[in-house]
Amino acid sequence: MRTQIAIIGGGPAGLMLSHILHLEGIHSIVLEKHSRAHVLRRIRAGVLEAGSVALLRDVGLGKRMDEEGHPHDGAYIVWKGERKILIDTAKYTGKQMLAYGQTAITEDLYSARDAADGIVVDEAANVALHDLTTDAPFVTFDKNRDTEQIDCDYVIGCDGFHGVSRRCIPRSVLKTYNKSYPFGWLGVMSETRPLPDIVYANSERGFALASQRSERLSRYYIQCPLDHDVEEWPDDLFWQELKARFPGDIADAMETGPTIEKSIAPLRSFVAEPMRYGRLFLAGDAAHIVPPTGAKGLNLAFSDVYYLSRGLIRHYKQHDDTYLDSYSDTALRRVWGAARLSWYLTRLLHLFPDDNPFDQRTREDELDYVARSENAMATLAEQYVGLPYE
Ligand code: RFL
Ligand code: PHB
Repeated sequence: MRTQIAIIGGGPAGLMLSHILHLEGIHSIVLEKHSRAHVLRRIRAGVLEAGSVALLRDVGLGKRMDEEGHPHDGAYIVWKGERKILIDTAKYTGKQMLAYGQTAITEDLYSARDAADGIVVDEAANVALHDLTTDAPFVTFDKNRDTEQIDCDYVIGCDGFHGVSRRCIPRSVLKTYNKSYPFGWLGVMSETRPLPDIVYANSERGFALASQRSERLSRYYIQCPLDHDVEEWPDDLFWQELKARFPGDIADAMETGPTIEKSIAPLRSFVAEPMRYGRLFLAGDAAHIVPPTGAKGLNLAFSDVYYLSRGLIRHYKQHDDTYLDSYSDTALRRVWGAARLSWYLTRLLHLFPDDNPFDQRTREDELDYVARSENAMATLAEQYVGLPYE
């Protein structure tokens, strides 16, 4: 097989890149390790920045998103069981956020690739990358007991944090930055009417978040110890703990019911630099992970893909590699901005096991300050809504 661009990973980053390249007449093949059903079953992100929404519309994927997504002027933070502020992105930046699930976006992207007869090989096993620093890189993989080879011009690693692509970059070249957090998020999906708003809660019992997917689908999270198992959280206990972390009026407004999914995810910050090695480029979670507190992961995957597609299009259309050569530096500026904000919000809103009462009081004071200061709020709103693409 031969293609211009071999893309490893059929998550949002890989599919979006393949879709944008197709619109410009550039051929790609996507290799995905799992079955399509598995990829579509994963429940992850839910909140899109204005930049991601604009990108999805620009590439013809806005229809269902605009029909089913729920616009928000920002998100609320509550603390001390009574205080409440709106991170008012509409007022301070003129931009809205959109609640629209990653599962739906992935469905939309698969439909677009199918409609264009795009090649997405699923259940591609033992994907391996070769000759990345030559002019003739290639990728091998196993499918149905055969070993296949794809020759290409470039290889793009969109294979998430646990993928193979990043590991092909020698340790002498790649610098990694790591931070883990001493807790996880227990996430729950339930067929109940969600709160009208996205609400982050800081409480003495730990962090909680109320979000949504649709009129009848709610998404909630609570901070929990890393060694907990979902079995330790039967529905009754979950609802009780969730409500205890929110002010009474918000807790009372929460509709409870049977949950349809429960999972625990660890929180981690990770950045790998540079995002290029020879003819390999990394995009999305393959290069960086942020804790979900700022809702930035998927949005970063899309900004990476935007910058990278621009570089590849310029390369093929104008024989100009300026954007490709600056890709890593440009993408990393946005990555570090989001990594810092996600770390900041994680620290501000969670309870850390070795905290003492002083730590919690300074956190509450910082929230009081954001509530009082237009400048502090403007700074937070600008970052939460996402910095504009360069
Ligand atoms: P993905 O989605 O992990 O996709 C990578 C794909 O690569 C495949 N793969 C391989 N394929 C071939 N060969 C191999 N060796 C392979 N190894 C892996 C995988 O099967 C997979 O299909 O990465 P991508 O495309 O970069 O997308 C990133 C986003 O998924 C991620 O950043 C977000 O989900 C993060 N995130 C959130 N982001 C937001 O912007 N807003 C949010 O509200 C938000 N909430 C969240 C989140 C992530 C969460 N979890 C579970 C970590 C909430 C949670 C709870
Ligand atoms: C979600 O709806 O899944 C969600 C919302 C906001 C976040 C993280 C996740 O910060």
